[in-house]
Amino acid sequence: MATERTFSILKPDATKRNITGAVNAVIEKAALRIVGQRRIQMSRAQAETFYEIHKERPFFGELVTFMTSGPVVVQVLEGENAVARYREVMGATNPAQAAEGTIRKTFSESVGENTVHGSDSAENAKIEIAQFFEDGDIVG
Ligand code: IDP
Repeated sequence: MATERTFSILKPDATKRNITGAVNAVIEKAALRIVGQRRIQMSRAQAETFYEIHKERPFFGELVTFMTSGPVVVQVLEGENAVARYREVMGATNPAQAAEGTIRKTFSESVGENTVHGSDSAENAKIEIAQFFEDGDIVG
């Protein structure tokens, strides 16, 4: 397994509840290194572009409204098999179905407000990282 990078977002429910440090502790305990991190307010245009793949889904409007409802923390995580490992650490999209010990099982309140985003492939990770980070902002 090679070292790779994935893209993460700590969503507005995490910043609102002041649990970004607690979530980061879970990430670091899973041997993922936070090699890039910025707290930003996402614009509607940024959120719409980021979630473009879901634009025909019934929850798209709700998702964009939620993602722009407060600050988010965008991150680049690095580690062995980082994409799959982070998906495992995040847990299922719906926290009610997430495994014990996962971020979503521990912290999330609903399928919409589910605390974290993580890329679903190495290819998408590269695209998503490039939407929010310059090369110089990532220090491994
Ligand atoms: P993922 O974040 O686990 O990869 P996706 O299916 O890619 O899940 O969905 C993207 C995001 O859209 C979810 O993390 C969640 O915030 C939101 N979402 C997904 N399904 C629903 C739903 O049924 N209602 C409201 N929001 C949803």
